[in-house]
Amino acid sequence: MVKKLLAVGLFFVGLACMSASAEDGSRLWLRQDIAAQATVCCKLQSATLDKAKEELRKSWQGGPVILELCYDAEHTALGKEGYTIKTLSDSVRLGASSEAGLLYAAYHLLRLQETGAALERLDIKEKPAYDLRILNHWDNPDGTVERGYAGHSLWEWNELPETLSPRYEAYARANASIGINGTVLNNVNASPNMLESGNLKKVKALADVFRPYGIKVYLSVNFASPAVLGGLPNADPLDEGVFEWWKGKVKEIYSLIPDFGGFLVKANSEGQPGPCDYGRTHADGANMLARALKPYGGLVMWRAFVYNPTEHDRAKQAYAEFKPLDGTFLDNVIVQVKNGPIDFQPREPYSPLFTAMPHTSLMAELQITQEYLGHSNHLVFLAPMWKEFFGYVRPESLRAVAGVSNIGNEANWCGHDFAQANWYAFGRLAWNPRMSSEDIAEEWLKQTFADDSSFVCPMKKMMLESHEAAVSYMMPLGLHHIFAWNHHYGPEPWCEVEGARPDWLPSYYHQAGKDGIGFDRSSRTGSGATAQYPDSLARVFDNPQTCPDEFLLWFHHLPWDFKMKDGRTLWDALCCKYEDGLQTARKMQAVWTEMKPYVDAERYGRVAERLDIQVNDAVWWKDACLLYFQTFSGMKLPAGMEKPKHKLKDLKKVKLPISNYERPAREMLP
Ligand code: BDP
Repeated sequence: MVKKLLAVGLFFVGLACMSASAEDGSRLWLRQDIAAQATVCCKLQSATLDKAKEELRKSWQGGPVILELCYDAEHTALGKEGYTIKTLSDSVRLGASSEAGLLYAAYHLLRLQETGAALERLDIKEKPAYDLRILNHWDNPDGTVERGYAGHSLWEWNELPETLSPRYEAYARANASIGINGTVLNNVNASPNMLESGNLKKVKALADVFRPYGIKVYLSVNFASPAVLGGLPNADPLDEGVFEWWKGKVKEIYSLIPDFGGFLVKANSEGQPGPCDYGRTHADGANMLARALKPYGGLVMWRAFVYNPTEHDRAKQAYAEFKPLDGTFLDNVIVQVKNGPIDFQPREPYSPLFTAMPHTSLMAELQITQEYLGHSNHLVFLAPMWKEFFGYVRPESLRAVAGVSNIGNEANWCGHDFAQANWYAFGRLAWNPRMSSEDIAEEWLKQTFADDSSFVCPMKKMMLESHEAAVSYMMPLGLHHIFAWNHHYGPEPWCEVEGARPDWLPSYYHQAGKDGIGFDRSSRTGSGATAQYPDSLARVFDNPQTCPDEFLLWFHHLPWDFKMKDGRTLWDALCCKYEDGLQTARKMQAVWTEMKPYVDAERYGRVAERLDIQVNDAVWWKDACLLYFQTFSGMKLPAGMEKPKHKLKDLKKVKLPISNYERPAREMLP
């Protein structure tokens, strides 16, 4: 790979992309040779086929490639986007029943080449698990990105539609290379202005760039738009005038963007307007929009992320509100449910809604951006976490998957060079949720860095251990939401904010006291959240003796000297988890140091700098949580643990001057 890059560098010294910051991370996992000049045969021509041909022509280093649209039984069975790849005696044949299928086949073939696969006897059939594999951008019209840690929004709204940044196409290409076929451009906390005619022209300009790459555009909409933007007296979904307003808006959108995908809606959640404002249900709201979109084939993705301050247990609320609506949504509505019942915590059990709405199309919302996992400072490979989810929720029970994007306008797209792996992993798992985390990590490492086992093996191991490590140094054994107020970066289990909703404060979740720690969600003495799971699982979660350790304090409030399965006290087990997490972070740093010979100086330096932050943060988390919880447990730290570096009273003074939109810099941290 290194040799290849040098050769390219010599031939293309004039190319802008190879100038001063060649290793700024902007090329992602798409670093193929661009001088291959392969023979590509394809009788047809179209914008999408041209992309496929071009990719192969410049990067494929084998014999001729034939691209064929095939409508035989084999290919039609593979669906709209499936494909075959076959090695023939003197060529490779890519077959699909659609142009997008051929584009995906082209990327697949190049991936095989870049990861060093044997190419002599290819006989591949691929069909994506889901028709809808979609990114959700939480980007605001003012250029900020909610929970985005890689700079500003990629969309230059002020310059659109006249000026098209070259990054739009690069973005579409990267997505297509991993099978992502949809993008919601704006924040779920949606500004009604997004639907103004002027803005729709900007959306159209982006849709035109993305279309050849098989990517459809969607928008988040504000449910009150008919009132706020349209001047109607209300936005009641059962009001005919409101429906007519949406119909008109939808018509306008489709006149500009004939393949527009549809709407994503956050309603009656965290202050957003919705049908409940008028005494209507979520189904009334979703179905009204669905009727407006139906004639054009558009979809409504209606979020189930709802909770209100009055309920006793936040983890139970989405289920309580949505389960009674099972079977009442129209067929072009998909209910979009976050993977866990609370909110993208470092680890959550799956949301019980996934096994409670058999008569409703459901999609999983995963979070690629690391809102609760160290922003773009920590190296945390998320595939193992998503695989854990798919271990409980059968992939076939879902209609689609969405991922909250971690992309911004920084040169390397995601802030942390290894956060690119999470974008990559999301795409690969959305295509095939049965792929292993190992295979995904390996593919990504080989394409992004080097195809050398001395690099790939240790780095793969490090990536695979990174999520468990982060959970351990932040919130082990089922602890959750003990973050600092608002920015969700550092620890603040003691956090109190005058007048704040209790369910926005850590003590609501950890319930630490002299008597023990954890949220009692058991059915006998607690909130009964366990009963929202299917019986067989509910029984397992309900009993602290059978509940998996990783969810113990999620479902149970237990005394500090509770005896764990291995005989240790809960306190000792908790301390050891924090210690393990920290020591794994230290190990990650040591492994990276050894990788120096395999990585260019720029990317090496950027990652090293962040690993340094990660280790310091792990110390901070461990000290803050253990010293604070120790004020209740009154127990000693087990022998052999690293001594606390900080004092609790000093850590309590730490207030990071950061917002929802930033990642903290090294100097701000304790
Ligand atoms: C939480 C975020 C908040 C989002 C919200 C949502 O903190 O910024 O708006 O979820 O998903 O995770 O709607």
